Amino acid sequence: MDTRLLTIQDVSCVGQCSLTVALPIISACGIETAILPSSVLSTHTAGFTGYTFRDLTSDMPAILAHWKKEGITFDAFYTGYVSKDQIPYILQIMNETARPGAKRIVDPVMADNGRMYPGFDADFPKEMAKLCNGADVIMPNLTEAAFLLGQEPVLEGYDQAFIEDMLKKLHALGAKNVVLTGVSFSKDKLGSACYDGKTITYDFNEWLPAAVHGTGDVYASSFAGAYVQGASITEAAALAADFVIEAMKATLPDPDHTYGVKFEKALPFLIQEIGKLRK
Ligand code: PXL
Repeated sequence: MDTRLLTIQDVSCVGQCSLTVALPIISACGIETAILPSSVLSTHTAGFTGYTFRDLTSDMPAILAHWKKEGITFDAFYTGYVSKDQIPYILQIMNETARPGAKRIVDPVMADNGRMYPGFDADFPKEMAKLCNGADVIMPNLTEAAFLLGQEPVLEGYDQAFIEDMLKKLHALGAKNVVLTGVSFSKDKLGSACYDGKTITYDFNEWLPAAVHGTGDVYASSFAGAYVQGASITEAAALAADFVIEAMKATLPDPDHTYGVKFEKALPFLIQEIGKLRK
């Protein structure tokens, strides 16, 4: 049986984030990708106003019941932008449709740049922590990490000891591996810190001069694809960062394109890098 991954996150019809990014990227990694849309929005919520929002929580029980009746199962789960009420259903879906050894990858999407996204209340991180407990990998950015730990976000001026304390506390939420993104100790380098309960590793790259939305989903999707294809946590983190940089470089010449990254231009690079993993 081929590897099948289920990703659970919203459909933002326009805006190059969540499912419109995850589905092509994980498919390009050679993995059969099933989707469970958590909601449908006309656009994402960052930089657009007046977007529509349809919550799909009430479809989840019947979808799970049908999958169980059909004997549909998964080797991996990757969750992104979901609502509080969906978390118990998502846990149930993961418990009841997992193949032996199925991996859980949780991107605790809820916040960035020191603030919660519109529509997420102060109780949300406590619920998201339940999804992090038992995950194989969690991938918060610095803001999400702070909220998961009940801390005020600190986005600059921190040191290595601060990051490493955060990694240990995030690991204690019950995740096997933590990939903390958006870490920087100098003005020209941006990267991630990984912790598997024993070893902390860092991956830094050039900091590109642009604020473009949706890099987190491109990163998480390519990480999930590489990890499920057998990359280690640190290999998957490095590959995902390299792919985001390629996609950013394709985006930067067009300064009007700030709602998302042109990841489609960088798919040949991703396919090539995934091919190297298989050798
Ligand atoms: O990229 C994360 C994300 C996903 N989905 C929706 C969003 C955001 C971030 O703003 O608004 C709808």
